[in-house]
Amino acid sequence: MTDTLKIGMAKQNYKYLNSINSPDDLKRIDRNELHVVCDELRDFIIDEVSKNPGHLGSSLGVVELTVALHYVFNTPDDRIVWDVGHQAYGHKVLTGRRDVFHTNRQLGGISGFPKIEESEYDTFGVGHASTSISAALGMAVAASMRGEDRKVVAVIGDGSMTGGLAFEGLNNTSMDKNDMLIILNDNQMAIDPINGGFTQYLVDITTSKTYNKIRHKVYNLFRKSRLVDDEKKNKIIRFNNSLKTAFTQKDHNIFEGLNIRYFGPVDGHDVSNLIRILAEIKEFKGPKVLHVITQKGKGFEPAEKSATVWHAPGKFDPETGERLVCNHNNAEPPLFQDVFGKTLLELAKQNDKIIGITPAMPSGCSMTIMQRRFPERVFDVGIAEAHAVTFSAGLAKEGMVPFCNIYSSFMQRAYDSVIHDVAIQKLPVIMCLDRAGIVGSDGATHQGQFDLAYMRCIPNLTIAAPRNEMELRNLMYTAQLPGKGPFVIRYPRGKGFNVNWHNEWRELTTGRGECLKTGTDLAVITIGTMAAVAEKAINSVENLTGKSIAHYDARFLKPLDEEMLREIGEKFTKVITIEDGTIEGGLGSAVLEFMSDINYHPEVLRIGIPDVFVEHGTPEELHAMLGMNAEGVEKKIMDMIDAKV
Ligand SMILES: Cc1ncc(C[n+]2csc(CCOP(=O)(O)OP(=O)(O)O)c2C)c(N)n1
Repeated sequence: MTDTLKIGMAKQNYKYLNSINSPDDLKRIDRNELHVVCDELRDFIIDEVSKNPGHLGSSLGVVELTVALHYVFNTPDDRIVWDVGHQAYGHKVLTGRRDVFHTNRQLGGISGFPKIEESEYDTFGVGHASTSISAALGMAVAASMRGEDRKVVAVIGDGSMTGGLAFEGLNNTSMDKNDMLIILNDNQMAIDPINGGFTQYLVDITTSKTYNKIRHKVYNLFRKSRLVDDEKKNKIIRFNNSLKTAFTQKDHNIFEGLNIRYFGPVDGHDVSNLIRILAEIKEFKGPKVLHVITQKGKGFEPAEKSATVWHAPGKFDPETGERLVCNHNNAEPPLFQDVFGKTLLELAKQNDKIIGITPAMPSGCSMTIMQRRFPERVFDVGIAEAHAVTFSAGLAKEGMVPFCNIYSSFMQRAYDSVIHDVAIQKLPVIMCLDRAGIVGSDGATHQGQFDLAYMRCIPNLTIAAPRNEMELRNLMYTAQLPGKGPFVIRYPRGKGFNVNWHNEWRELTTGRGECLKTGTDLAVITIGTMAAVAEKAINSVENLTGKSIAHYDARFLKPLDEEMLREIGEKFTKVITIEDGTIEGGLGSAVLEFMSDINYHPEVLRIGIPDVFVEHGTPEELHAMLGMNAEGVEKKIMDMIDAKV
């Protein structure tokens, strides 16, 4: 076993961690002992996440930074604003949540992200990327307007810095009077390795030979002439800063160019040095950036070596580093994301106009499958959803066939791009929304609950949801055929149903649903994978009551299958709609509106996600809680047909 893998000291043996219940407790520890606190914190996170899965690599990478921030700043009065928040486990542990950390991401437990309601130390709720600079700036400006002397720090990763919102924040930061500190946590990774100009810029800034050579020479010269000594080494930061401005490639430093003072790069794993630097620069007036270099997964060898896999690794053995995920064998249903990835590759082989676009989620949506074969035709554009959609629109305008895959909740970032750049211009962009519906333990920020509603009201879109993996494949095939226009395909996280999906391609008629089962007493209309839930519930009700229930798959939310709905309106007085999405504006609303428009008035019960934000838990728990599992649906059908068993 290597040193970095050797973890797992018994919790009761922690020298410091068990007595740290707040940053005040941390501040009482001798500065020279803080490296021990870091070791213990890292050990604690590894131990907990190995049993109760969550985000690992990012939190391990910022252990020293977290300790240093809470040591130097007067939290919670000073505000630390985490970006995304998947790296804030250490922050949670040091701010009074050590003893409940084992409930992380579980139903009723603490959230996997900072959350205002959870702790006064969580200054801003997060989950989506690139918000920290804007939110922190708002706080800094509020403090200054109210005459409050409080420090505000935004902590943002280099991945999250690729998001447009972060740059909007930077632009504004440079204009407004504020003393905000932005910590740029640079580990050269998002979930996958990052490409792009800004990332390359950070590499250049860090490795610029001219700069580093000159810095070294000048530093030695100064030291020899006793103008600096190592004790006061930090004073040289300011000097380095001006040097960096002068010698970094391409004339000058981007932050300095924006009127934001730049410090660094500094080693993000040297806790003492971080403390010295933070203590010094926190008093500087005006906006400033501290560029910190860290390693994702630091201190746990497998995570250091394979940062993408260990971003959120599932359960694992902390001693051996072996992941305890079930290996996917052929008998198991494939993941929807893999059906997407494999189908995309197949289509791309046949049609060289097909391009894959992903905003920083190539592994998450399995676009890596196409990327390996056609790297030049796959674009990971960074955490930039709006750009991903508009870039796709540009490609489509010039005759390419873009498949733009974005998680349902992240697509919220790109709403105007969908309307303004795709739909109004009828550009044939194929927007695949992965992780649609309830996603589970990532909680309220990540549930894909709104897409059906927010897409339905946009003219010119075709919106479809496959009920199984074969339909996903056929919808993808259909969407790339000429003349289809802007096309949305939404599908859930997780596994399919083991249907034989590798069939001959079949074009699915736009706006045509399917009657899956006839019946006389009540009609159930589903969209997407809720068909499977309905099927189970219907079987059970029919077995128990002898009633006859019909089942229709809408398949398309837009255009609606009006012929099918007319038939339902004529035949049935009782209708239930089921969707894995908000009931405010989705399938149920569409059915009700249509029935009203044609003057049919069946009793319609809508099953879906109510008008609330759904917190964390497993998808099974959450669906059960919302009455959206087979038992819940069964009960609602029974109530509606007034069946007594
Ligand atoms: C708007 C948005 N898009 C995508 C994601 C998915 N996501 C979560 S973490 C992450 C990578 C963040 O990279 P970085 O900020 O560098 O942090 P690191 O994990 O490297 O510490 C991504 C893409 C997200 N949370 N929000």
